[in-house]
Amino acid sequence: MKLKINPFKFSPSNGLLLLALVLIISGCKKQIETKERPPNILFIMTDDHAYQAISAYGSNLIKTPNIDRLATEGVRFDNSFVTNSICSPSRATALTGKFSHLNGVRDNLDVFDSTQLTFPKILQANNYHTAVVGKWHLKSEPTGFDFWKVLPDQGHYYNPEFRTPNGIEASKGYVTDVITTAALDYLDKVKESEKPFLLMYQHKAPHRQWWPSMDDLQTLKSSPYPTPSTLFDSYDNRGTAAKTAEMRIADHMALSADNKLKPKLLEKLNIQEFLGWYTEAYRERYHRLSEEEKKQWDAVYGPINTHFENNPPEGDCLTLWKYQRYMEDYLGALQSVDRNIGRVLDYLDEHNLTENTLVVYTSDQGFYLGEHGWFDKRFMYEQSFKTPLIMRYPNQIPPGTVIEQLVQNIDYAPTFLNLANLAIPEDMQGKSLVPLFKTNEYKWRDELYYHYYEFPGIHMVKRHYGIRTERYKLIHFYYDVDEWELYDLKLDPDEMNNVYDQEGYRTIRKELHQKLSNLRTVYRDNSDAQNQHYITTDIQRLKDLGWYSE
Ligand code: SGN
Ligand code: CA
Repeated sequence: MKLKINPFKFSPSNGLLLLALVLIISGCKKQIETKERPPNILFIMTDDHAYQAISAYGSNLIKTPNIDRLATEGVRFDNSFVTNSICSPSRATALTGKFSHLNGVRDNLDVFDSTQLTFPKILQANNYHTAVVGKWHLKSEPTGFDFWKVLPDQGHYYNPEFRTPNGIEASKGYVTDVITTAALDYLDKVKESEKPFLLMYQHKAPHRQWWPSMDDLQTLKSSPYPTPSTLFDSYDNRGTAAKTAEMRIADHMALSADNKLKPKLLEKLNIQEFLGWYTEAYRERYHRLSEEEKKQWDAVYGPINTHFENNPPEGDCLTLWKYQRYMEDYLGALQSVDRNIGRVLDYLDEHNLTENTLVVYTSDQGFYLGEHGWFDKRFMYEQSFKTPLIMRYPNQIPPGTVIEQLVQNIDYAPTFLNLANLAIPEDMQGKSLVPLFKTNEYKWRDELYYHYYEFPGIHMVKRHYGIRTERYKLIHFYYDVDEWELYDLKLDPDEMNNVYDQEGYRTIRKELHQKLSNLRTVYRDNSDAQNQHYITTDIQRLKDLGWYSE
């Protein structure tokens, strides 16, 4: 592995020369500092934030003025994707710049090997303060950070505990507020330092089971939300995977834990949940609330329960009811994210940090907000494959920029290292996005690779890998099936028609097969033997967890 450190930036003798120059031209001191100092990096990642729920991306569901502000003052990437649409793998990819098969985190059960090289480690070794607060979900302890305070596993919405180097710390309040306060406390410590900082500020929200803050319980419950046109998808013209996935609002969303009907009411109405433990999950989360919080909670959800009891909807009406409840709580949890991002942006302004800080907004993947009848993610279909990506860095990014090129979360680490004037290790698989800030003419990539593995497992989305070009997508579902799907995104943006066997697509199909096979070689994901090995160990792991039986 080649890791070059820029000699001009970091050798002590050159540092002295630079210092002398700065002292001589003291009238220009401020300008020189702004130009020469590598940027601070504030990496904001939420959990499961669909681009369909960001007004800068044209959402008809919610206004997100603070996230929008980043887009107005910076760049919005309209074709930003992940390598593997699920939490731990996405985070491992962001840190390492590598696909799952190389960083070792293929699913949420894998443990991140924290001895690997990550971009925070490189920044830390090159004069950066480094910190991570909030969601982590990589099991092993964070490495490469001077400061860390992370949620254990998924964490809790109310009064959450945190893992720290000194053990578990309790906290009071709502998770998004608490994480933000920890982030601001950290900024307070480093804001005047000579050294730049990297802060990974990572939210739990709006992850399932979508528990909004007390401040937002009522506000988003007033209006009916528009439904996506594919809410009642019958999965005709698709393969087995779409039909057998267990993430339909109608059948797999929990009335208790997700939609907040009291377990007692479900018993009274003789309604069984798809998975029995959801009622227990609801009880457990409700009991985390303080007595005062319980009162506020009941004041809002009590009438919703009563209304359901008096008019229990059925069939498609029940699906519509669940969709509306889903949106109310999902968007409610997001409201707090946007407000807290506003707190942080104000802080940067107040402390004169805006100019020299790269602020990145992204999510660990996209999410279904009722498209194809689904919630959750995992598939290589657009809503979960795509993820929001917005960056603001006034020093290098013109305001209001929109980038259409196909970018992916393997590109984050190379981008940050590039902006910090550090060499990008050759085995990182992504590319720096910096050239795209300046011109749209830059020769960029024409295709993306994707690979999802967590099957069998929760939501039962079959294993698949594939390729996406600007217009087409070819997917191979494998493991317990052997099925191919081909979508023409120009004629069928909702991916309702698999044209793999259609006569008119023979030529493009052949081309895509060839390109996919090349990509698997380029990204070094073409070892069937290796995949076979994974399959054997996965089944044992899932059996041990009680998630799978033959
Ligand atoms: C939990 C959720 C799932 C979700 C996974 C992974 N169920 O198990 O719906 O897919 O997390 O999410 S829940 O009822 O316990 O909330 S991920 O974002 O961490 O990958
Ligand atoms: Ca997630």
